[in-house]
Amino acid sequence: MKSVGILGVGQAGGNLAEIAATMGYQTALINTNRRDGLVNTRVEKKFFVPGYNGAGQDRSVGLRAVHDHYREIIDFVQHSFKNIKLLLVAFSTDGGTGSGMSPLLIDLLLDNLPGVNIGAIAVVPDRNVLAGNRINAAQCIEEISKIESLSSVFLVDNDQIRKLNPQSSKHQIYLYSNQQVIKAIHHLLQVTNKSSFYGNFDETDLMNILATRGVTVIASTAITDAKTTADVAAKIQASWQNSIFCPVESQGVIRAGLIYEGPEKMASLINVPAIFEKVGEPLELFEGTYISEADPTITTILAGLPFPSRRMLAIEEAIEKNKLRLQNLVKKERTQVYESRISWASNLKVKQQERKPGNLSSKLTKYEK
Ligand SMILES: Nc1nc2c(ncn2[C@@H]2O[C@H](COP(=O)(O)OP(=O)(O)OP(=O)(O)O)[C@@H](O)[C@H]2O)c(=O)[nH]1
Ligand SMILES: [Mg+2]
Repeated sequence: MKSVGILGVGQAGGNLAEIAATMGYQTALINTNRRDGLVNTRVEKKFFVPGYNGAGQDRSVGLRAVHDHYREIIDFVQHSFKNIKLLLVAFSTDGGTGSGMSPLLIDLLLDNLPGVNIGAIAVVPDRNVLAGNRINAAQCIEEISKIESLSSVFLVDNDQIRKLNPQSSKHQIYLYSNQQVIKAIHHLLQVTNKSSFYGNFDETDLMNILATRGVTVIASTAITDAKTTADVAAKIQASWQNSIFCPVESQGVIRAGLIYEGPEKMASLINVPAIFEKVGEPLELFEGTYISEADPTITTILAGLPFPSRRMLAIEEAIEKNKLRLQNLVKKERTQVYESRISWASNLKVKQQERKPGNLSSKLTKYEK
């Protein structure tokens, strides 16, 4: 049985749980919209909040759904996962259901799932989303960042794929990033099952890293054509910029993992101080070396990073730049009316003729010849 469970909330969350289910993880989903959740056929355990039909990108609706039904929801989660060490709650930050429900839900689960670490897989929207989504994302990420005792937060950045494939459809971007995220987590768990003469990266190491509070990034890179320790360090640092997660912006890694898979001779090019020069040396590093004839690959996990303020600025600045226009739009919604130029013409309209009751004898006399 795998020790990580995935709980999807909202549409994006359900889609992430679906991929995890196909890879054999314990999964469950929660939605305010039955039709959205039913498409994720591989996820067996589903909870649809009664009395709701989607949140229509309104976070307050998602929040109310948890507020009004938290007992049933907590009970559902407790019964959906058995013997896990880490529960990752997956959701998008810019819709209504996942974004509105997840912060409070996570906070409640922290008190109701004893012995289980709780982390988040939070999807950050790509560059093409509009003001309403940006506002949701900023609010949601702020709330998530304030939760005490929360483990790793994975910020899945839809813009990372959008940047590389500007012409891709939304559907292609979503599917690809969902697959990459789950694969990245899956790869780490697979490594913990391997044994090595040279240094094992075991499940306890992984859980130690993932239990760290803050933002976590997983990145892999082939180092096939590297010749020096500097080449290897540069490749690893580039992988932190090009992963599926928000690019690493600043110093402050707390715990990290470094896994080497490949031929023995390339392993000597790994130089820890050079690798961590830009992000600062972590408090603890867990290493694993797995010698094989496969292409030499290095996977790193950086945990405890601060929330990416430059990436958040890219989301928020479109709102700041358009502050007046957006405020006017909202004002207009409340006040706008249409004034017709031809309101004077309404009395041109033919009124139905009035029928006055006549006098019988006068009518009879009128027609007399
Ligand atoms: N990576 C990824 N992003 C997704 C996926 N589906 C939706 N998104 C992102 O999530 C946003 C929409 O949020 P949804 O998850 O559909 O919203 P929801 O939580 O169901 O909330 P409501 O639909 O408002 O009730 C989009 O703007 C995308 O940023 C997905 O499968 N994968
Ligand atoms: Mg939805």
